[in-house]
Amino acid sequence: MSYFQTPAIAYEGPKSKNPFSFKYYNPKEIVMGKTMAEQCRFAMSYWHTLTYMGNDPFGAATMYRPWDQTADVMEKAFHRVHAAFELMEKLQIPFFCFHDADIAPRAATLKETNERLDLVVDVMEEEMERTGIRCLWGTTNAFGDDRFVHGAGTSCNADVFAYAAAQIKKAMELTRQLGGANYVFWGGREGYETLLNTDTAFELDNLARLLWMAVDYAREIDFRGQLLIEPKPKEPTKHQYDFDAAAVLAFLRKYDLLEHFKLNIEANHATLAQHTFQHELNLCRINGVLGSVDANQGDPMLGWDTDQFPTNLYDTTLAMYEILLDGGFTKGGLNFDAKVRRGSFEEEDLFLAYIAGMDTFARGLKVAAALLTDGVLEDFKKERYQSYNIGIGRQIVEGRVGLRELEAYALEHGSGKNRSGRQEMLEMLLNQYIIETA
Ligand code: XUL
Ligand code: CO
Repeated sequence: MSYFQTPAIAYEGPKSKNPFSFKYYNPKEIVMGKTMAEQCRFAMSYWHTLTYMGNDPFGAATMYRPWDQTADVMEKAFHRVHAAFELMEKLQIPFFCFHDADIAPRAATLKETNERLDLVVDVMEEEMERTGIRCLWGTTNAFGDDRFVHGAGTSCNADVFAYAAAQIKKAMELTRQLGGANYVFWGGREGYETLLNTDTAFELDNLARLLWMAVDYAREIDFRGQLLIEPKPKEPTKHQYDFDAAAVLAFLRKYDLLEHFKLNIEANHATLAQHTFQHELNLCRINGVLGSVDANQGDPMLGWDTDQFPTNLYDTTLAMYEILLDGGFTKGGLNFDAKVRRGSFEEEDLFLAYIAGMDTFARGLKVAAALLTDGVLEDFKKERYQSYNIGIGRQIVEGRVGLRELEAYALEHGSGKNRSGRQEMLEMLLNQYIIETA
C-alpha cells in the first residue's frame, strides 16, 4: 500500500524548475571530506510528520491523512509506520526521531502501553531492515498527559516522578532496540508557572536525581548512544529550567553530569531565548557539548514556538559553520523538528517542506565549507587577536603577569590603539559567499 502519490525525490541541480526535486542537496557530493548525506544526517520527526493534524488553539484539524483513516488505534499506528518509511525513502531521509507517544497510543495502564509500544517497534525494526533507515534518537513524552501537570522529574508528586522514570526506562530500551544514536531529554514541563508555590532548589535536585538514574540505566543496558538535553526557555511552562545552553551547562556542572550529557540545540528554542541559533551552537562547541540539532526556525514577529521548516540561508550557513568547526557530526544530526503550516494541509506539502529544509541546509553546508576553506572569518579572527601573540599579550596568556606588572605596563604604554571590527565588511562577504558559492 502506498500513502503518497508523490514520486521519489532526486537531485536535479540548481537550474531545475521542478519543485519536487533537490536543487542543492546532492547526497553523494563530497563536502569537506564527507558526503553531504554524512555531513547533514537528516532526520524526520515522527510527531510533526505523522501525528500533527493542523490543530491550533483556535481551530480543529485541517490535515486528514490517508494513514489515519481507521478507527482502530493500533491499526492507525501500524499505518503510520509504513507511511513514515515511505516518506523517508522517497525523500532520501536516512534517520528518524520519535517520542514513545508518537508511535503507539497510550493505553489505560503503563503495562498495556508498553505492550503496544513493543508491537509497533517490532514493525519499525522490520521497516528499518528493509530500507536501511536508522534511528537518530528516541525520547519519552513526559509532558503531554495530565499527570504531568506539575512536571515529571520536577513534579511535587513523587508518584508522578516514578511514573516519568518508568516511561524513560522503557523509551531508553526501545531506543536501544532500534539502534538509536542518541537519547533525548526535553523537559517539557520541567519548570514553573509561579515561584509562589515552587521549591526550585528541591525540584532541580530531583531533576538531577532522575538524570543520574538514566545515566546508570544506560550503562546497565549498554546503551552506547549520546544522552542529550534539549534546552528551551519557555512554553509550555512560563520558565523552563533548561532555559538555554548556558543554563543547561551550569546545571550539568553543578550536578557532576557534564561528562554524561551533550546538548540537542533547536533553532526556534534559541530564538525564544533571545539568542541566535549560531550563538547556542557556538556555546556548545566551545564547551565540547554540541551533540545534535533540531533543525527548524521561528517567526521573528511571534513569541512562541512555531516550528517552521528552515528556509533562512543565513541561519543554516552559520549553523553549519559551527558544526563544521566542531569537526562535523559524530552521532548527532539534523532533525527536522518542524511542521507544515496549518494551511499547507496536502500530503504534497510534506514533501515540499522537507525538500525546502534539506536544500536550505545543504546550501548552508556548501557556503559554510567555502567560508572555512578560504579562511574568511577564521583568518580575520586570528588577526584580530594577534596582540596576544607577542609582548605583553603573550605574557597575559601564559600567566606570567599579574595586576602589579600590568599596572606598570599601562603606566608606561597607555592603552594602545584599537582597530575596526569591520562588521559591515564581514556581513558583505557573507552575502557574497551565500550568493556566489558554486
Ligand atoms: C518541543 C520540542 C520537542 C523535543 C522532543 O518544543 O522541541 O519536540 O524536540 O521532545
Ligand atoms: Co525539539
